[in-house]
Amino acid sequence: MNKKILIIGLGITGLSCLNFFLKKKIIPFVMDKRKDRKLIKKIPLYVPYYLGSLNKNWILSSQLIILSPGISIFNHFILEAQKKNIEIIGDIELFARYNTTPLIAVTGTNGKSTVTNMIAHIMKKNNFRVSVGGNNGYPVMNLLSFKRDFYILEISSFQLETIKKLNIYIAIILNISQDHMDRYPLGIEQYRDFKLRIYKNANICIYNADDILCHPKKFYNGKKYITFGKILGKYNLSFDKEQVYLKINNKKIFNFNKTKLVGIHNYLNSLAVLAVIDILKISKKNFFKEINNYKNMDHTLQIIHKENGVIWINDSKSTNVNSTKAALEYLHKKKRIWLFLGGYDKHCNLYLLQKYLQKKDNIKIICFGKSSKKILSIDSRAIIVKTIYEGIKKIIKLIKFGDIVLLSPACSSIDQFKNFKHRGNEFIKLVKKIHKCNNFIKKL
Ligand code: UMA
Ligand code: ADP
Repeated sequence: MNKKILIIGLGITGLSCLNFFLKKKIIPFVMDKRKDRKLIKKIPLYVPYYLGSLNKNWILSSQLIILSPGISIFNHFILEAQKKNIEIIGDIELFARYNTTPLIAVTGTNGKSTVTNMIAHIMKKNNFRVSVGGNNGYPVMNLLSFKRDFYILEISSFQLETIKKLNIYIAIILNISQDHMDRYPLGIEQYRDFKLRIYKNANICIYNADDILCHPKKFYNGKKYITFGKILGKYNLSFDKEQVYLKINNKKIFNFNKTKLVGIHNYLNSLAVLAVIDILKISKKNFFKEINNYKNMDHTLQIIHKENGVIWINDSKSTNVNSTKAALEYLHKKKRIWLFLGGYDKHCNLYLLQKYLQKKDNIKIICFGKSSKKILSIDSRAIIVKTIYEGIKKIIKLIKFGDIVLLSPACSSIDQFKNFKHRGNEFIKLVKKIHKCNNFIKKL
């Protein structure tokens, strides 16, 4: 490749692309708005770099730009480069150009990690060689060195902004609701359009039939479409008193209540997984066996502490309104819920929670971080605090036997933490710390 290549962004994506090119003896230019010694150390001496800001001249004089997902294609320099017909792709498209392994790709506002993990887990148990990469934190370029039967990709809307000809065997959209509105000024339709790009070169499209935003805008002969949903779809649910069943083509075949899955949203996730499992001709018996024992991932409705009849739950991965709704729908029959809400709202409409919260009088809100004032205007009874720790200290004397304390913030963590993992782990640490202190005081 004789083109002048520029990698923009030197996070894990940019660095994985840089390594890929260097292994091919191609030396790209690299750029990052960050400038620190740690970053400079990661760049080999012979690689030309520009750090501290994005350099317009470098951008407009390149021939191929590899854009990291954290930088929008609506960035004004990138728009100028587009006008000059400079090719702009992301790591997913670069990967697609070298990949020969069939792909299963999952997107959606919520449930991507859960579904990619479930698919990978069941496929592995059934002797498929698979690896998972993408938005889950493992850059796709690093997958190329593994010989596998399938790669399973978790793909975000940011990553879908820069795909061109990504060929996918099975593409899945789980659900679409408000998220990342700071990146999509034209609103949810714009966000949706990027998500729908996953269907473009897919052989089989699986989507949530209840969620109109997931429906393809056009249906093509030669592609296969498979649906799932709570009500609609080939794979759906049947509610009978307290029991929830899996139905295929209107036939009840499995009782979800006997599994370890938490919440209707996870039953729905497993329907999307089953659609994949059926395509791969893995037996339903084997699917049920694995689903029966599947445990939710850390930071998603993770029980972290039980003491004096109070259950503490970490759902730090809930970074939008719909994932918090899913958590509350799962827990709503329990007695009283102390809900920690807050962080950076990504310009999303937190008022969407208001209608939902008004119906429930057993939810007490503690709001923290950048969005706390907005949350207070949704529920004037909310307790406002600066930090999660301050919140825990405030409620520890108020909580009673049978209560639940839930961190499901509906916002991103970046105003106060490195990421959702950092926020969740801090919450766990603080909960343990406060109980240790209390027990120590009791012993005195
Ligand atoms: N940077 C600039 N200019 C900018 C913005 C960023 O130079 O305007 C630089 C930063 O200084 C930094 C680098 O770009 O050095 C970071 O690049 P990046 O933000 O693209 O992050 P990566 O480390 O490459 O991680 C990305 C995804 N990050 C984002 O989409 C923001 C990771 O998803 C993903 O796991 C990783 O690639 C591997 O594929 C994270 C995420 O938050 C977890 N995703 C969003 C979400 O899940 O909601 C979509
Ligand atoms: P993603 O990778 O898309 O962020 P995760 O599976 O990591 O999704 O889950 C993120 C959050 O969304 C968690 O709080 C989880 O409980 C919730 N969640 C998972 N699946 C769904 C779904 N289908 N609908 C709504 N919320 C969901």
